[in-house]
Amino acid sequence: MKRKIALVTGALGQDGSYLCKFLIKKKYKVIAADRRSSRNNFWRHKELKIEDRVIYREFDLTDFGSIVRLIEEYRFDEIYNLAAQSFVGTSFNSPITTADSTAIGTLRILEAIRILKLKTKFYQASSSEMYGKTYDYSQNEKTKFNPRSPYAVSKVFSHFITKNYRESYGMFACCGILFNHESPLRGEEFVTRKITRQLSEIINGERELIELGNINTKRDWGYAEDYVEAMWKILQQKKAEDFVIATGKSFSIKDFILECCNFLKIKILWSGKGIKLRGVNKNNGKTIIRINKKYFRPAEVNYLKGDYSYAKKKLKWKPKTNFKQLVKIMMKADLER
Ligand code: NAP
Ligand code: G4F
Repeated sequence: MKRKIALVTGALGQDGSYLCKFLIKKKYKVIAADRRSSRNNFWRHKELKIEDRVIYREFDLTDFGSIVRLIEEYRFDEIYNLAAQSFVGTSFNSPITTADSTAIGTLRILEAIRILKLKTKFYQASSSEMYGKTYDYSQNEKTKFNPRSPYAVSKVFSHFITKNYRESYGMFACCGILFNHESPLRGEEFVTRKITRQLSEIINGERELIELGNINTKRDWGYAEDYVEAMWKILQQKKAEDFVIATGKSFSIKDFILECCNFLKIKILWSGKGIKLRGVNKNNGKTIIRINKKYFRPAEVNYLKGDYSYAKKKLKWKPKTNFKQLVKIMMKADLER
């Protein structure tokens, strides 16, 4: 049988790296596309030892010509569009560049596939951030979107334009609405990795404390390596559809800190309220958690909890890693680093 060719955009990011590894195992020829950076951002591929097993190509979501040329050259069986300005906080500071890549970038890829008249299957990385200010106890494929950031608004555009190309042109185009998923390969600006990395620095005597924003918000956190399998499964279905991928459990940032401290055998005592809240290490009386207003967002998503029952039924997918195991994996990796 002919070897399948897949394009992974955002291939050097957290999910892109795990997905490349997954597709290599499935014997795909993998084109790993990401934009040029003056920083060395190959560290994730080095950790996964996949550097020699993919073909690297420069790719920018904002450059239509280069997108068309790349897609025409390889005529991919599958495209996984994981590239995006993916940090919600930054999207408030750079809303226009965020929209250009995270919203219009998706349309550029869809247009390229349409113009080239290809049968390429397309996966779009939709996000639970699209639910935003939600009033539902859990969110599924039918839950209304109410986005709360330029990032989330851009993802809603990408979500609906993908659906629109499926309905208008019969394209096999699907969205995975993924709830937060983390790993040792998570960027350090995201809250989970910020906590595991900075707690490790405190343990090693390299840091006094961690400054955070709103630690009462709740997220449904899964393990990224489990989630890339779902992306692939979504494109292997007979019918193109959208799926929620989640764990069905919701924890606060404070719960995440507590679980990390449990793992580290640190007893943490909370004092004060709001901006004055502090977390003190009972073992030595030192403040290790402090709140800083600068990490608060202009509009917040307070609560997310995914209902993945449709994915369970149709994709036969379910998460393999629970919250406690996820914390352990991340804490161990940062301590070893
Ligand atoms: P990530 O680690 O931030 O990876 C995103 C990648 O896209 C990075 O390599 C980034 O490069 C690249 N990129 C940014 N702008 C680009 C542009 N204009 N052209 C080409 N590449 C560009 O994100 P992730 O956590 O792996 O997430 C993967 C995708 O899933 C993203 O679309 C994200 O929005 C979405 N998503 C993530 C989660 C989650 O919890 N992780 C949940 C739902 C949806 P730079 O490093 O140079 O910026
Ligand atoms: O880790 P976060 O930055 O992730 P967020 O905003 O939920 O977005 C991530 O998940 C989305 C899926 O729902 C993806 F689409 C998106 O690309 C990204 O991967 O923040 C989580 C929560 C927020 O409520 C934030 O306000 O943690 C709160 N938080 C509190 N202190 C903090 C901090 N977030 C960050 N990044 N840094 C803090 O110091």
